[in-house]
Amino acid sequence: EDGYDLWLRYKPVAESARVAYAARAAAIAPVAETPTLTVARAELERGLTGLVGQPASAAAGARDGVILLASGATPAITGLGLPLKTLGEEGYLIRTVTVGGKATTVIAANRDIGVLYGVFRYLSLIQTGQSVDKLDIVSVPKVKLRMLNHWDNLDRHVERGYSGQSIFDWWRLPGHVDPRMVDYARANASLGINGTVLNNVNAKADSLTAPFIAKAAALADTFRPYGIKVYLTARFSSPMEIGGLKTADPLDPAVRAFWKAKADEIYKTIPDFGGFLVKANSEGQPGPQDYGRTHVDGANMLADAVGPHGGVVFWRAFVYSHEQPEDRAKQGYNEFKPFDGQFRDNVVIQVKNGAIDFQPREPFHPLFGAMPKTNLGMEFQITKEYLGFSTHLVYLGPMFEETLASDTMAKGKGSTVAKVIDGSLDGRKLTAMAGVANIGSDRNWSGSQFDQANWYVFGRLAWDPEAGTQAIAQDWTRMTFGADPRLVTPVVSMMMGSREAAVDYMTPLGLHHQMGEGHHYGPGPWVSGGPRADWTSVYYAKASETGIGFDRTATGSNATAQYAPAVGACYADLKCVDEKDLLWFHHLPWDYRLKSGDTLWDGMVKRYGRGVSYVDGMNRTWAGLAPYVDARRHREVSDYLKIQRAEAQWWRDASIAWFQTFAKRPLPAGEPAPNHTLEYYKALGFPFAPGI
Ligand code: BDP
Repeated sequence: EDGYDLWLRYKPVAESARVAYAARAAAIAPVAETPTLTVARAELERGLTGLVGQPASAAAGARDGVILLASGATPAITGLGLPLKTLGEEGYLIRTVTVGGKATTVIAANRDIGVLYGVFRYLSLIQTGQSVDKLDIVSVPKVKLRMLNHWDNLDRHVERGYSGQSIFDWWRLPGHVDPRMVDYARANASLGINGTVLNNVNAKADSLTAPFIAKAAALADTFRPYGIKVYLTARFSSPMEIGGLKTADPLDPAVRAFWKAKADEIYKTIPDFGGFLVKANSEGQPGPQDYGRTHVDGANMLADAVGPHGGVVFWRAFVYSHEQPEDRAKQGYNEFKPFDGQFRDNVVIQVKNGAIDFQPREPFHPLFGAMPKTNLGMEFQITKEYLGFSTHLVYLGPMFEETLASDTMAKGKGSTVAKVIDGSLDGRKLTAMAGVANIGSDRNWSGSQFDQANWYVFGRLAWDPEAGTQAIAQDWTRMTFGADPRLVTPVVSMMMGSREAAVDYMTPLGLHHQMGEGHHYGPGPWVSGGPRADWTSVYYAKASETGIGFDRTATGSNATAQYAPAVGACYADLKCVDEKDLLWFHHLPWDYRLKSGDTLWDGMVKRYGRGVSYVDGMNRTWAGLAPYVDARRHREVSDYLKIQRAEAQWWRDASIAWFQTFAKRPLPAGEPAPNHTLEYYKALGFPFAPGI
């Protein structure tokens, strides 16, 4: 096995379990031949054939063990008293019922897509070894737009991509659609993902020209049966680059007309086009501020263009201005909070989980909870730009969960980020969660076997932001490697601690942005100089002989004041702040006492080492799992874990060597000196690192 089949392997269940499953899943009732019901039935047949044996075809009630797929209140399910009304547009139910005296399983939804989601869920029950004898499941997504963001360029290079080239083969499209596109759609539909942005936020206007619209349309046609809409990024200066105009000023009538006409043109070819994703006035991208206009002017102009067609504009809050602020963490909030209530109903402001940039750990972004009259969407990064690329085993579930479970206190206790995102806190209908995809042309899709779990957990959380990520890791492991508890228990335990380990060996105690310059690969705590202070490591660590950390309290940048008073006060208070976030919010002397009694310096050094030890542990655990994993995947993971072990050591050693030049203190007893000199680490160069 090479990992291509992801969590949809459908390998035969253990012989002891097969008979019981086969009895319940003996046949599939015929379905109406709509595109989505056709793929739903085909998936069910494929799954059952692999798991328990080929199902027959039989009408409900004709025999025991028929599975009935029902879309809408069809005659086949009248009288069963199914609560279809509660399912909304995309929810489903799975119930064991009796039809004509025969045991039947009904998978029902109001629309075809819900049936497909139900089929995937049903198959996952068997894949994860659960009983299907007495089912009564109702599942409704809590978030409306569950999105992947591909940072894929039109030349197939993927920004921050560590799994090969873009899977979108723009050159051969639309004439040839790679069959892999169907597997991509199946995998996403199995998680309930219902939208995909095909191209990079650092956009090219070409993506909006007629030839590329035709290419996107071919993908849209392929994805449609799977309930996935396509979106494109919109380069703000397109009116000048492909429209022949002299300006892209959002208040200029000709510019507005360009975008309206462009939207009309796209919708003619892709009637269910999702809309635009825009990165404006950020990292050199053009935007409304170039014309003295605002984010509201820009976003609303595009919203007016796609609105009549039912389209949505995702406008990103990841901005930072040309003038360098005293604290980049404050920028997004400062630029967006004043506009609360001014964006159109079909605009989603897409906010990264934290205020800096997808770091191994960041406190939640202060915009969450601060814009109750605005649709705020979450942006997570699935691709591991700052977490060791694809060779480090880091399960991001706990990281996503940590953000979603954070309490904004915006409306008192329990105002979690999850409740902002699912709209329940402020009664918002247009809700969204996006993940920057880690998918590429590699045979295993994500660059490593375990990075598939990050795609998987993202999708599951987009469906239910309050789902537990340990249970999700269990499901993923069972479906991906097999249900043997001798395998599942250690793998899940390895996964659950892996993110904390990466934080430990990379940036413990609230340190952030200490990665190598540009490529973000490996340690670079010494990075300084260059065009912007806020692109350097020394700006974030602020290490000196007296101490380390970024003071974001009232004596420093006062970023803590951007949070609800109770939250900000806690972050600012050394007695209250979690040590995980210590140096994010505080600049402290090297001898500051941690809760453990260690000095800050000793505690830091120990944490780096703890991270390395964890990776040692993962290596040992995985080595012992050889009997339970197919050889090829076992080998690949082993190789990667060895790379990770060496790189964790490198992170530890380089960081300690650097910070020791300020701390000027010995290493605590038992902590070995770095393997090399600081000069050695500083001299390492990685000109061909992937993903830039
Ligand atoms: C940063 C990446 C950069 C992206 C940017 C963004 O380093 O490549 O373009 O985020 O989100 O993390 O726009």
